[in-house]
Amino acid sequence: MQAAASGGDLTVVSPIDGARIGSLRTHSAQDAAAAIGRAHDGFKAWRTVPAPRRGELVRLFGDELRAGKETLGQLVAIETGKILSEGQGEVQEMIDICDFALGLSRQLYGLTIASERPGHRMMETWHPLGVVGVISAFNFPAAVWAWNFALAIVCGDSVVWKPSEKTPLTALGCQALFERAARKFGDVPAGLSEVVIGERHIGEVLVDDHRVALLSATGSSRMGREVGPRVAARFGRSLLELGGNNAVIVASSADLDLAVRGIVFAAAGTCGQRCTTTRRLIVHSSVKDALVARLKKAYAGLPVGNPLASGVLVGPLIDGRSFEAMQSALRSAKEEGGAVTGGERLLQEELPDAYYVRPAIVEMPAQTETVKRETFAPILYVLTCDSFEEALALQNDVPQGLSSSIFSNDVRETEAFIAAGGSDCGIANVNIGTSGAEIGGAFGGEKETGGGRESGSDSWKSYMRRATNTINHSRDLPLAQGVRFDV
Ligand code: UN1
Repeated sequence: MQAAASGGDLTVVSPIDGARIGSLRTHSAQDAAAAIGRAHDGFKAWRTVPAPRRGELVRLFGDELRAGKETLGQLVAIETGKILSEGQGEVQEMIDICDFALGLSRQLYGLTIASERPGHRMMETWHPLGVVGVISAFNFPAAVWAWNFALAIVCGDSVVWKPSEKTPLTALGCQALFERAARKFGDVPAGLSEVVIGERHIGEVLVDDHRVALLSATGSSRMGREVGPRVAARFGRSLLELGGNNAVIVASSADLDLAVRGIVFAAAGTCGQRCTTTRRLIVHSSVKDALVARLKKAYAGLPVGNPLASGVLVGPLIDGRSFEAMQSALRSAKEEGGAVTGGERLLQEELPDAYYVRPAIVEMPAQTETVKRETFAPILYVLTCDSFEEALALQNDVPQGLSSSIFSNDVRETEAFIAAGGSDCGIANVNIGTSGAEIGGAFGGEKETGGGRESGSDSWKSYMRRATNTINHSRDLPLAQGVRFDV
């Protein structure tokens, strides 16, 4: 759908300075439906291509990403405002998932199961599922799509991608690299990868179209609360990757040097705009003063500014609305008795159309309503506790369940944290922060985070349908459960 790249009604700005960097024509609902139609046809051809051959396409795509890593990483940084190293890291994450998916293309295993009937065999077969719709957020404009895309392609599916309207250029860049890989591959069916540009109404087309077998959506819990039931109403599958409210517990035995580094990266890095960002610090009273003093010092010295400049560690917020949301959360936290350090706007004179902030640390008297909400900005709420049990109860007492971690050198605490009665999150780490997961593990979380799992481990199963096969190689027809039906 190249028409999207020409001048049009969607203005794209860089959060670095608020300057316009592109203008695209958005697609109509009819365009989106047509894209789904092409993807559906593409799927029917692609599903019969042997999986290892499908892996070859993902291998070629990975090669294009390697060659284009620097340029695409720069585009990610310009469109999202994340620092260059994180922009490159995002492309590396795409390369990693391509490698993973390539290996997987020879490992889409089903089980062989013992049959209770003589002369029978049971097994399961994994088949391609259909069109996968991907709705992605601005903060990881390429990697999260790639997690879905690389797996979907080796699983024999086609993909229709609706990127965030804030980051469509990165999406078009990814699609251009994929098209290069597709040309080298040779006989890729048309419609295997479609990008549709637009706002909410385009996403709704993906949500409601019965030809979209799986809808994978990343965004707020509010969005997921609408999307999940709508997809379920047509018996479609959804994979939801929603809000997080990730906590780090720091125990009295913790290595504070490690904790400070881990927390500053996870809480202030990416300007607090990862779904895995550390939003709550639950610290034991015996180390609270020492740790918070060190964090405040680190925060005061954080280089905030143009994310393309070397040495800068924190870029801007995505836009003015995000800045307002941050300020409003800080006001509410203050009303609830919080003591705020930082959080003010920076560089306003030089860059009036960009929203740079000093990441904030807010010492709270309790886990209030504001603390329980996800605000997509660099605010670290600090809560104090006197025991591991108290810390764990606070950590779990929020609606979201994405990521969590504990800094502790007490093996009983660290094991309890990752045991059945411990953290209720999809990610539970020890002596590292909450963000920056590798692709090899399944990524996602529980409760209002939506329950979906993307990326590594056996997440591929979400992108395929399972058939159970019972095969009779005898001359009799015994029935299961000993049922008699003699005719
Ligand atoms: C997201 O913020 O939506 O674990 C994804 C991380 C990254 C992915 C974040 N690998 O922080």
